[in-house]
Amino acid sequence: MNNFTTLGQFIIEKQADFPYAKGELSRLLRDIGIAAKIVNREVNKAGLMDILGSAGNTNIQGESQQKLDVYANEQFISALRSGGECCMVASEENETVIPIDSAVSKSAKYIVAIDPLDGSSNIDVNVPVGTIFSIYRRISPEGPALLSDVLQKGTEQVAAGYIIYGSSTMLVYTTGRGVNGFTLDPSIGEFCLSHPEMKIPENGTIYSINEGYYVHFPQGVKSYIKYCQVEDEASNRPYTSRYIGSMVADLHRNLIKGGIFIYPCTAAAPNGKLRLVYECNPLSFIIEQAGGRATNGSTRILEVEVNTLHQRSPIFIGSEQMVLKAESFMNEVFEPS
Ligand code: P6P
Repeated sequence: MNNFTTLGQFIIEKQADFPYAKGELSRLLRDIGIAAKIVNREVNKAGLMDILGSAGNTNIQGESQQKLDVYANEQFISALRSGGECCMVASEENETVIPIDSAVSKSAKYIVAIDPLDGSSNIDVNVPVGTIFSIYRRISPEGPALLSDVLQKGTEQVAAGYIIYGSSTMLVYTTGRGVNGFTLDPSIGEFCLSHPEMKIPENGTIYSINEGYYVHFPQGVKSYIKYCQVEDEASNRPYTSRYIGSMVADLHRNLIKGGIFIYPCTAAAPNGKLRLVYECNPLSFIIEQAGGRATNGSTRILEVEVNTLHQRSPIFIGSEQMVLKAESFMNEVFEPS
């Protein structure tokens, strides 16, 4: 496959990996790629358009919705609605699921869970933001899809991916057969294969956590942070601290360079901040497919039971050896302060 393989060509060529596929997943991934290009166009000129700043309302999370949040949400839902391959959308920006019950879509095989613009509080300061998506097979029989169709464990994902709107715009995804990265070439408006078969380094020297909350972290997390900071030439410590505050950007850097990203629980947020369905599961599927590890400090993220749509989970994700090391500190029996 040459470097100029477009996303569309790649999806079709890889379709052969799915002997019973009839093209639905390929078309669904294409629909997501098209919406990503539309959102990218607006993200790239957010400073020029009256699209910056809050939309004046708040989302289910109680976070002020940036106009670009609202725009991105509408673009992805619209693309999925018109594409005909998705029977229900669950968006991090919406309180409830969105059944797509048009004649074509209501019997479609797939459900999409999406965080249309993660890290959007960074839009106004020109820090990379991202879209995160998961694709599941519907499990309910014919008729309108049900909430239970999206409350599936992360192991049931058919595909997952993210788009990072950064110094370049990339789409990175997996269908369970490895991870591939595509960079948008604006001159032709195509995502082109730029990072084939991505693998996260087994170990690394970058740790990514919001140390502003240090006093509220469980003792095991505090101990691991101190471990990262201790001088030890043999294990390349002290590590480097890097925290962008946009999960897709932090994860993408660690996927390429190696590293660990931690968003732990605190006394105030016993399940952490990040959403299991919209952030933890899709990014964990990708990192595992790239050879990394993702847990909540003890349990594999993809095995965590999904009980509610906006359920949160602590997450330790990245290079396998770093996550295992961090977990070893979590086995110390301490209470979050
Ligand atoms: P904090 C963005 O709001 C987000 O959901 C993730 O993209 C990011 O990693 C995290 O929250 C940042 O949270 O509490 O460190 O500002």
